[in-house]
Amino acid sequence: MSRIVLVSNRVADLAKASQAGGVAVAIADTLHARKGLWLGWNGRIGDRSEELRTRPDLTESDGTTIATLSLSAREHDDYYTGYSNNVLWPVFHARLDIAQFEAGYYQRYLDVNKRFAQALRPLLNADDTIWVHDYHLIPLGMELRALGVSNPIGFFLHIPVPPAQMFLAIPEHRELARGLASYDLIGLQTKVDVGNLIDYLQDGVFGRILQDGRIRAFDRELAIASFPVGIDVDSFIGSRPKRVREQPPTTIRLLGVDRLDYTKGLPQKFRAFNRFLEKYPDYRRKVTLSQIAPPTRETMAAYADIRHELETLSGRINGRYGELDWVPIQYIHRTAPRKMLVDIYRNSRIGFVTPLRDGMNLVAKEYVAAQDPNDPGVLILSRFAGAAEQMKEALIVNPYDVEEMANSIKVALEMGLTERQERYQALLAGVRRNNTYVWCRSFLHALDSVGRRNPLAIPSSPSDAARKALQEIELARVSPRMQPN
Ligand code: GDG
Repeated sequence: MSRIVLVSNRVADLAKASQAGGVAVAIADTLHARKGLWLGWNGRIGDRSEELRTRPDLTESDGTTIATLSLSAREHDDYYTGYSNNVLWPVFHARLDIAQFEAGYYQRYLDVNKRFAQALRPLLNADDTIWVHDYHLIPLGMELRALGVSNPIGFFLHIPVPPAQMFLAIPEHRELARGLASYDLIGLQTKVDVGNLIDYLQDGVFGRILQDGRIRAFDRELAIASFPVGIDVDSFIGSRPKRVREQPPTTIRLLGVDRLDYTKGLPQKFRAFNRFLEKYPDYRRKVTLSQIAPPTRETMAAYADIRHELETLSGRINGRYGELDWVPIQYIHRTAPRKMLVDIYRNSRIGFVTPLRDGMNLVAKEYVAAQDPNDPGVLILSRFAGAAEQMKEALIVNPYDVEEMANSIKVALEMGLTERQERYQALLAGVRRNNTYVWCRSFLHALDSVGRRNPLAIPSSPSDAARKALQEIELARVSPRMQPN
């Protein structure tokens, strides 16, 4: 079996991956079985000399080689904070209004991708299969091709693909499309994402759908398919209910667990809970919303804004309805220990998962897996989470509709045991079927079969690649729209 080479912005700690439960555990397993290599940023920020470094630090972990690089401060500002998280993250989550299209971000984003490619090139074997992860590294495949790498290269995007019109708003969308076209296989979370990307490639860069279902764009042929990310189900099942501090012990808990990100719909969730308490006063003192919201990307303005908004909202709601022995919203802006998270999932009557937009959302799956089969809770799930494409037995809500969400809390609280069990069993079966190992294996299986039969027209040097890209961009501007054949 060929070696697997993984590239992602950050490298996970393989020793702790088994506790993570999400994608890290399947990746660690695969790397272990195939004696792989993992390249990424080590999380450190150094001076400008880092920009010249293409020799990564190498360490061994459980038979896997971990290769890491540091970023310079301006690489961190422009590649990571700038282009990745102030352009791609908001646009891909349909938040064009807060995207910051600043000059210079894209060039440094490209430069870092080039440096990652240069660092990886000498470490590659002829029969390696390369798997690149997420929006930070869209051009990496193109840069590897420019260095003469002809191995199968797959790309998995963990976040959603926006509708074509939104993708077109990114000033560098053609360059991004050219980067995407360098892969043999693009894996996305949902069928909607696949549709959006194909629409964009047709409308934006004159891509064509071929007879075999692959797409032809920029003189390359690539496959695009959905591979919904899953969890390691067994690490959530069978945990015995442990007493989590209750206030008072009889309070019914609604639970939210979301990084404090503007895509997660937290203000709307708090407003829906406020509306629920307002509309159904009998439930006051009986129900508590526990929201665990660990900090993330705190230095960015949009994240400081959302934090401020949530603190204000929870303060207002608690001030309005709270009693000496009951706090309506427990808002915890810290990372909870994983063991505690599993126990809280099990001890919560409602899993309240209402992102405005989400690639998948693993919390929805973890909540279901952790339930007590004899007395399972109810999942309320946003229709705009990728997970909603599979988890149809949840109570599906529109996260922008505060009234509907408030009503769904009441429906969930009053749902009888038989219906809760039926929904839980159907949801659990799906979560089991599409677990994290299935996700990992099916992507790599598809990449192995698609990558080996793809004859590539690879430009021989980076300058050729750049020239060719420019020619194609010019061509794209004047060509009529191509139709699928
Ligand atoms: C991206 C995409 C896609 C959360 N709080 C704590 C904690 N967590 C863990 C959860 C879960 C993970 O973090 C969050 O995963 P999500 O899928 O919900 O969301 P993102 O972080 O935005 O992930 C997403 C995912 O990639 C995978 O492809 O599903 O759409 O945006 O596992 O349990 N873990 C601990 N303490 C916390 O406070 N220990």
